[in-house]
Amino acid sequence: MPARSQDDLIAIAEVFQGEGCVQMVQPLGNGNVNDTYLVQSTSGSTVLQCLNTRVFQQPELVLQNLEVLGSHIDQKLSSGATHPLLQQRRWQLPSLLRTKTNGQSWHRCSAGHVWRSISFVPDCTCVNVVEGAEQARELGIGLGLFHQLISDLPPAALADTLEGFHITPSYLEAYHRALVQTDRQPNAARERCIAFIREREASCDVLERAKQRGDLPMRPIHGDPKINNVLLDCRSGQAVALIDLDTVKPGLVHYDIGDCLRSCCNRLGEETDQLEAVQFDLDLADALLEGYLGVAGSFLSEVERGYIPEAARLISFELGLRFFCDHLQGDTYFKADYPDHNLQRALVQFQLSASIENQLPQLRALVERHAAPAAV
Ligand code: GN1
Ligand code: MG
Repeated sequence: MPARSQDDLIAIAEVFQGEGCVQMVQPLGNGNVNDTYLVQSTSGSTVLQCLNTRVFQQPELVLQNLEVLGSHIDQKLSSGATHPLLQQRRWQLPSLLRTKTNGQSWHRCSAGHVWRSISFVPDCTCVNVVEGAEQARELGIGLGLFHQLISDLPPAALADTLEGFHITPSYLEAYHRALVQTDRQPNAARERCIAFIREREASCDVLERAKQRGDLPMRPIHGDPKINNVLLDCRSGQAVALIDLDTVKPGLVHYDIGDCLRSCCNRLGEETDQLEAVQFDLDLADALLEGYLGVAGSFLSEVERGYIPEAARLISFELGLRFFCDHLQGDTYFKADYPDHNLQRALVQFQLSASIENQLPQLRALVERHAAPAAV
């Protein structure tokens, strides 16, 4: 995160509405793309984010999607026409705060950066590494409730804020270009990635082909429902909110389910250095799918459910490909803390993808077991 002075951060935070006087702004979380801060003021807390406009080149569309999403979910929650689980638990959607001067949902600072402020969901925590099966089940419920809440939002109401995002074949093309142009010299770790990709590239269009055949419909998706984007209530441990809504856009829910599975069912987390020990944990997947399909099984077709195991394998492959491509291009997309950070992250995802690949029959059996019973 770039060094920014407390005075500058406070001045930016004060642009947004909020009753109190801003006292402190501190870094929050460990996102790989945007810079996020917690703002403490005399009236409570809010979240301030600097959007990475190299990634989100049309920030106004990101904000527009957030507004569409917010009003859809607010309306559904207030109408009561939601999943029965929502009657029994707290569920919140972080809302956009407006600027004091012109009521806009974003602000461009004097350095040219785009900022936005959102409400803080109190008494919640999030984890980078799953703590156990009960938590995995809650993470699945959280994604299921989010999908259920947006399942009737027409995808066309959302702008495509990141063209090519989660279109695996387009990452493969970018990788082939990067491989030709890179200054990085061959070494064992890079060769391992190159071989891994070569052996699997032919199957990287499995979801896109299913979409083209009409087997998988476009739906609104979260785009980034990894483990630490689900807020859990501090006391009950129940899922309360999905955050990091910049990538909400039309897409295949499979990328979401796959992302949730890959990030929750790797007990070592995506930042581990114990590469050879990385594996996909079926017990956690069992719990997560029980939670997810218990909620979302009602609107997913049997054909859609059938692609879930492949989606988990593919999204880990895709993320590995994205990390490796960024490594080859000199770490221009994902923030890196040390020189080969994105290379290490790629290796972890490839190891995880291979572990899923080796357990596909078992994963298929879990999806079938937790699928909603057929209506009689
Ligand atoms: C990025 O910024 P963050 O950490 O929420 C990335 C996701 C990846 C994730 C991997 C817009 O998310 O797609 O899955 O890193 N977001 C974007 O940790 O590219
Ligand atoms: Mg994100």
